[in-house]
Amino acid sequence: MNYTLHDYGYTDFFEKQLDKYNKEELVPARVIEIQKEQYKIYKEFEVKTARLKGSKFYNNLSDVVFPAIGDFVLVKPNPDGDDIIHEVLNRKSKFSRLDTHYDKEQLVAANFDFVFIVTSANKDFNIKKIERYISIAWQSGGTPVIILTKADICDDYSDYVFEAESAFIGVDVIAISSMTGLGLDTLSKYIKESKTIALLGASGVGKSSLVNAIAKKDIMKTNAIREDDARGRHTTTHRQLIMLENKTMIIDTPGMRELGMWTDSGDGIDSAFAEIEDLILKCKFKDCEHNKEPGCAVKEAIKNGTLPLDRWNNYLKLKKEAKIALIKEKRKARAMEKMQERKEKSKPRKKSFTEYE
Ligand SMILES: Nc1nc2c(ncn2[C@@H]2O[C@H](COP(=O)(O)OP(=O)(O)O)[C@@H](O)[C@H]2O)c(=O)[nH]1
Ligand SMILES: [Mg+2]
Ligand SMILES: [Zn+2]
Repeated sequence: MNYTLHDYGYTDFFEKQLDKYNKEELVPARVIEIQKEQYKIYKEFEVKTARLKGSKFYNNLSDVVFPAIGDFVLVKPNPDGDDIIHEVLNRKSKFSRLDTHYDKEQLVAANFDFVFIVTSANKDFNIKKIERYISIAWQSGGTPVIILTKADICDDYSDYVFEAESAFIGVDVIAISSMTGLGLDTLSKYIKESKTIALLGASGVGKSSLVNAIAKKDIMKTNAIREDDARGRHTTTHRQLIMLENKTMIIDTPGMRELGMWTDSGDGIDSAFAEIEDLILKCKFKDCEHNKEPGCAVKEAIKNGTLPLDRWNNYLKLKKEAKIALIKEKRKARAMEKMQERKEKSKPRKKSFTEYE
């Protein structure tokens, strides 16, 4: 294990947060696997088991958000057993869902750079579904990329590419085949050292096959049988971050499938980018456009490194996306109204409701 923590995606954004903690006692690490309450972390230069500090995490269950795969944590080393996780560093991106038991936010994955929205280029292709994933991805703080799989068994995958490109301007759409290797060279611009990719997509679309194709090795089990089929082959529900030999990391946790359940209204943006919203409030001018205005807190934060430029750009894209979605929504509502009006006019009078059933 000769990877540095920077290889694992640790950057100034995280390092700067250490100032407020006791650096003598605590060391940074990344959560790479979780099994129930047992954590596996990567510390420079070892993999260690760890567990949560009880007084911090278990005293007030309704408020505490447990660390997730990909989180950077501060641990107190323990040479005789599990290290103890004391703190979780602020995340640059995250996926959450609703923990229905405690009715609170539950984290699924954190600190990824790219979100691969994986869907197959066949009859399962569904713009609405992709739209939902795109919205989740923008809210997460990661950059979405649409991956259309199984291009080898599709008559003309370029139709699907075109459709997705037109629907989601500004999002890269890449058709691939994990079987023939088609498209993998185009995809390689996202397979970068120290970057983390989160995979989103239904079971069976070819996520594990894609990981194997990228890794050029069979590191993940692939399955023709639905994973939720009780009689199907048993596929272990890995909750882990995989480090590839080229130092790209991949998160493919089962929990991502249920992601659509969490917020998707406009205010999801603000909660996902709360620190940016806070910054904007600190700009000298109320109508600051964060360009060349003096006293701009955003520019300042980018300059001194507390706000990663990527994150700011994602925020801007997301705002734009949300605005477009809002306009579309309004347009749709208006069209519906018109249709309704037309229906009302053409409706014969005095027909009872049941006749329409
Ligand atoms: N022809 C073809 N089949 C694929 C491709 N990718 C995955 N498959 C098949 O689709 C099925 C599901 O793949 P898997 O990677 O397990 O999907 P996952 O559930 O999303 O991880 C398996 O039978 C794979 O062999 C591809 O690019 N081309
Ligand atoms: Mg799989
Ligand atoms: Zn500003």
